[in-house]
Amino acid sequence: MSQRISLTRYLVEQQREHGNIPSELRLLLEVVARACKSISQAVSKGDLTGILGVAGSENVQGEVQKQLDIIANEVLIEANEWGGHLAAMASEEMEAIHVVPNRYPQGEYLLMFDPLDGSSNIDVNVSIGTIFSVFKKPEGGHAVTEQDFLQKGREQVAAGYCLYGPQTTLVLTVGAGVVMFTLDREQGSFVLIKENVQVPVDTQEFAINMSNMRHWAEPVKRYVDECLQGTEGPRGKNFNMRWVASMVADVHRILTRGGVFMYPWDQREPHKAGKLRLLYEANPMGWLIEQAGGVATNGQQRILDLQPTALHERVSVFLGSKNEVDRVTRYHAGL
Ligand code: P6P
Repeated sequence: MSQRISLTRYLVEQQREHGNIPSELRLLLEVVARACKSISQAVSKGDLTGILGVAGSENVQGEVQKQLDIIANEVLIEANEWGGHLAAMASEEMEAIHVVPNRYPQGEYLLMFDPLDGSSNIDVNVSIGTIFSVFKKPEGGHAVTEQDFLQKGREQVAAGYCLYGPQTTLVLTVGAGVVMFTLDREQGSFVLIKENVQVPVDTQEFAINMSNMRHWAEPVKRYVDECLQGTEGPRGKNFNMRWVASMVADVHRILTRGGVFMYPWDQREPHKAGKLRLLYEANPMGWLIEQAGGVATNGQQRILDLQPTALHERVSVFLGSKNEVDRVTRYHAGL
């Protein structure tokens, strides 16, 4: 069997070769990975520990919180606040940013995360995941504020997710391509399984929640309708559909075999740009997809070029195989 390379060894060797993973960033990524191992452990026990089901509270999004949402959030906060690598954190589960307490040294990085994405799937044993995004704290020596988090996705220094599925798999980029690690539970460490992940530029598989079809804007209806027409329609080929309702699982499938993921604006809540959050869902996933040769837009422009104006800002998302995302984006331009 080829030599097994751990996450730590990979990060150290990447720093040696590319110089893009300073020790503080490597420490941060290793801490996040350790937190994901703990979350994976909690998720895998499910009913055995009575932590499934609702927590009896709502998050800032107005969504019912599951016990595991709160547990995962606390694991990430507690794991990251003492290490000296972070100035502050932001989470889907917290309205305001969490500044590293004065009893700990503050570092130069900002960490954002959706601690447990896809939580509607927790109680039915379907894959869920943790999504994270890392920025540098802007220069200036000032006290960190929410404003420091409102950076364009192209400024990220690291991004990734941990998928809690049949395997627990950590997927990561620091701007030199996408790598995948699977948790070896016997060793208790993440082991490198794939480097230089590439999203095929073409696909015959799309991911969207079809129950919302009547609410979509015309360009989305046109794109999906053409896919459904198959070989008899303008696309001249048949398409398959997948929708896990866990973005992490759908994106992992696309990174693995191609596809196009869509969560567009729709008329149900017309004042909202979309359902998914820009800072800790669309930006990290968009960067991973781009680093693997795919495309990520909001229908009009590149996700990573969007200037955030609020911590929990929502956005319309089209990402995956280049030729398909280019097509649906063209349709939004009336082309
Ligand atoms: P719907 C999970 O709640 C999530 O934020 C994403 O992970 C997922 O892609 C989407 O929402 C599912 O939304 O409306 O199909 O339940």
